[in-house]
Amino acid sequence: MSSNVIAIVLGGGQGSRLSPLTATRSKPAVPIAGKYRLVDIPISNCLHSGIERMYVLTQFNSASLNKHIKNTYHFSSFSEAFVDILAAEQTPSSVSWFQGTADAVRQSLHHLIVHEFDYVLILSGDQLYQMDFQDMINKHIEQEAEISIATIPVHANDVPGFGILKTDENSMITSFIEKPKKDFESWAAEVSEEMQAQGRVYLASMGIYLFNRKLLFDLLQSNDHPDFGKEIIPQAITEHRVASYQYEGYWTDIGTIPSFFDANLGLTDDIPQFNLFDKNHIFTRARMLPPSKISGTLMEKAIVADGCIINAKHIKRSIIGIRTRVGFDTTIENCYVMGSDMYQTLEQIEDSRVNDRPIMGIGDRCCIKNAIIDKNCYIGNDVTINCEASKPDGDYGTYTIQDGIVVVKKLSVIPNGTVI
Ligand code: ADQ
Ligand code: ADP
Repeated sequence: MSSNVIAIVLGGGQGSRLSPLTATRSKPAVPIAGKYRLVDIPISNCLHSGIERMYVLTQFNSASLNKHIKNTYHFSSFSEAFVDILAAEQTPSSVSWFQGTADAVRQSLHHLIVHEFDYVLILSGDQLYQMDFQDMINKHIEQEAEISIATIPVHANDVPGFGILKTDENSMITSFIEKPKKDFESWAAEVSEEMQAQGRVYLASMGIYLFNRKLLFDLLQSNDHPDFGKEIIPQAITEHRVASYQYEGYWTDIGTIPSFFDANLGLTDDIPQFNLFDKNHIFTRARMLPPSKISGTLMEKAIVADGCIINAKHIKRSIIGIRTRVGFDTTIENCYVMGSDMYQTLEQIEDSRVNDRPIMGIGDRCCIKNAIIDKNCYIGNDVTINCEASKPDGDYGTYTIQDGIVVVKKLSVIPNGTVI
């Protein structure tokens, strides 16, 4: 049990890259895989690694994140375990929002000092991966490191999005450059044959940092640098023992609409790179939902969450989230339908039918492709999305289009017969 570690999950700034999913909720509360939230990933990794004290830092503290954490992570009153949310707050020494990742941690230090711990594990809130942090902590101690950074070999195309580094023969980081845009060929590193075969020869920071307690406080309190990647880490490697903890498993950033979409749909693969069906499963809120009811539907590579009522004709390579209702003769392909927070009553459904209004969920005879349908949407009958034609990227009011992916905004009503 890692009782000497406290984890901090960086829950994100405004989350504009995941807009419009973050329009009314903070990034950690964005639903994934039909029944979980983004924040469940780092929290589950910590719990499986024996780390039971966590802070989630966020700028935009919507009620839904609080409710999710409060309803999900319950610990024995005899343990010291907790998952607490810290939102950017005004204090006598700071009146501004978090200016960056390091600033977010700096402004939260006063919450940490009351606890006993030797190490702080800093995690991003928008990554999909399963990692045993205990192994990282053990190596950190063995190497007498002061900071360890989890690293992964990446392809040259990905280099401009990451902190790139070089190590010596003892895995100590000797140089670091944040998101180099060009002329980075000399940064190629020694990697395993398997990684070399895949062309993944640059060692990237995963934005996962393990700090010795005192050093973290010293580094953050001796200056006001806002970011780990831009300032704190590059400076630290010249003065401290900073180790690379190399990881070669599945890991992906889910901070943008295309990467979020791909990571979700990737879960429908025969053998997905991220395994939901693992003993180290993702924890989330236990809901008392009925099993899903499905009739007359051809399902191909579909993930269907609890509480759905599905009469569709064909569902292919899609995730159907909790409480989704799909009407007759509807086809859904390459979609992430997030589901609903409640059911309509039979009276409400009848009233909508009589008045020709869409009911919650997806209506009859629809064709929906390459789309994310946010929670609690009312998609009418005979609606087509990305099936007949495709519109240019942009914000169209009730939906946006980004890289060809239509995102229908939460609570939107898409009238009968709409063509998107
Ligand atoms: P980025 O992911 O681009 O690079 P950044 O935007 O700073 O870095 O975000 C890191 C994490 O912190 C994200 O989860 C983000 O949502 C969160 N975050 C950002 N600003 C925040 C704030 N003000 N308050 C709370 N949380 C905030 C970093 C490193 C790179 C590394 C990549 C790996 O800088 O070196 O390669 O992560 O993804
Ligand atoms: P999001 O998942 O989009 O972040 P929230 O977490 O804020 O949204 O809302 C989800 C919760 O809201 C669910 O737990 C659900 O119980 C509750 N909820 C919202 N609207 C209703 C409603 N009209 N009837 C019953 N429950 C509702």
